[in-house]
Amino acid sequence: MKNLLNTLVALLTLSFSTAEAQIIENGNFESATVDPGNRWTGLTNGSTSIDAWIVTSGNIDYVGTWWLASEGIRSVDLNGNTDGAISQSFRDGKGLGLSGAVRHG
Ligand SMILES: [Ca+2]
Ligand SMILES: [Ca+2]
Repeated sequence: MKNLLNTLVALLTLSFSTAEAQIIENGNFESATVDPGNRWTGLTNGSTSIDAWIVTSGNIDYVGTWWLASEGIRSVDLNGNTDGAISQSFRDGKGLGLSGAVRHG
């Protein structure tokens, strides 16, 4: 299960860090006000500890070097101990306001 989730996170990070690099902030989840260290930190609904992101349902694990991140040393497990989701608002190339969410389950 961890491998599957890590693959999903890798794909998400890849998509965020290529075409949408100028639109999505902190798409590789490296910047935060908490340090997950060599394990992980649980973040609950409403948390804005990961810069530019908000946890919008359930909970997530903000993972440090516990597993191999696809980029940098930090990643997210979208199932803390229940299904979770994170989102951020951004503007597309035409200045339109959009909101994107990444959800598990
Ligand atoms: Ca990362
Ligand atoms: Ca978990």
